[in-house]
Amino acid sequence: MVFEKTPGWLDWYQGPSRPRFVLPAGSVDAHCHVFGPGERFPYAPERKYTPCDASREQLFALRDHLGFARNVIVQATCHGADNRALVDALEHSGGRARGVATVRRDVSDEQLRALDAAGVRGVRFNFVRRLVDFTPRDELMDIAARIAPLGWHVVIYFEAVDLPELWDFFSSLPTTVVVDHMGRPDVSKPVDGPEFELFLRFMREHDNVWSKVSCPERLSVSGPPALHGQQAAYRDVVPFARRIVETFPDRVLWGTDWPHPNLKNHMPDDGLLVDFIPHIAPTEALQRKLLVDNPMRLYWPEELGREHGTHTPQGGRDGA
Ligand code: 0GY
Repeated sequence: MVFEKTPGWLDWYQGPSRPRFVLPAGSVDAHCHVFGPGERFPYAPERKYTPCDASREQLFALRDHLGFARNVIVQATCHGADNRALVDALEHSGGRARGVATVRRDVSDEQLRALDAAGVRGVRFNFVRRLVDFTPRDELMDIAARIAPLGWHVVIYFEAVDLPELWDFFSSLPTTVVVDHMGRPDVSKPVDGPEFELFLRFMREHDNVWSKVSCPERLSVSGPPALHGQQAAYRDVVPFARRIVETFPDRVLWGTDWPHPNLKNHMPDDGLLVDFIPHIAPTEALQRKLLVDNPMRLYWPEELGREHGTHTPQGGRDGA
């Protein structure tokens, strides 16, 4: 099936630079997507946008170019709850990708087992209104209860202004909870202001909550250096991401967000995004936690046990 992209759609950047920052060995890009190709894996009828294709081969080429060892592929809303493109990518990754799926309440145990066998380790609940229709909370809670025994976690995507209303629901989730893109703070507000403080409090009061410190290109008002001639790309996002990394170093993840859906004013150079990492995780110890230890604990706990001959620490599917 041939799909027409949403008007004004920005395609992912074809010639990313090689990052100057050398990633620690075994680094994980813990937030990225595959789109189609639409001819093989049609976009969902209920989607809110139609992207350009972004195949698993292209994702794995980017992984190698940037110096990552592994990917966590997150089901994008343009595929709805049809996880075939995701599963296909996982099955062709040679064990180097895990997944976060979208499922509906009527998913069968057999389907959940098949997703688990393919490498899915979580489900995503999306509360961003421009991306999805409303799903009742009791349906989401049913899904969370179904996936918890598998040792999976819940990824949540929401806007900062909606956190007060969603707080109680998030607090009642029975699994590890991973927040996409720091709960989308408004970075034109002060990092010490009440809105971001609420998010920090959310993490402080819930030790099962993790955050992806990803998407500076999506959150930034100052933008990339090419746009405004500034020194550090996306510098207005740095204090927010760095605050989370330094406060909760064992509960943070990082990802490219390739192929960067729904960006409106520029498409980032993924090499530059990698060069952003040392600004938000300034020491080698923080970088190793962010890029290797934390994602491995959540997505490949069995590998950690194998490497170190130890028990799986908390957070992974065998964790406490
Ligand atoms: C992201 C962000 C976006 C889109 C999706 O699943 C999606 O469609 O996540 C967005 O538009 O902000 O994390 O990819």
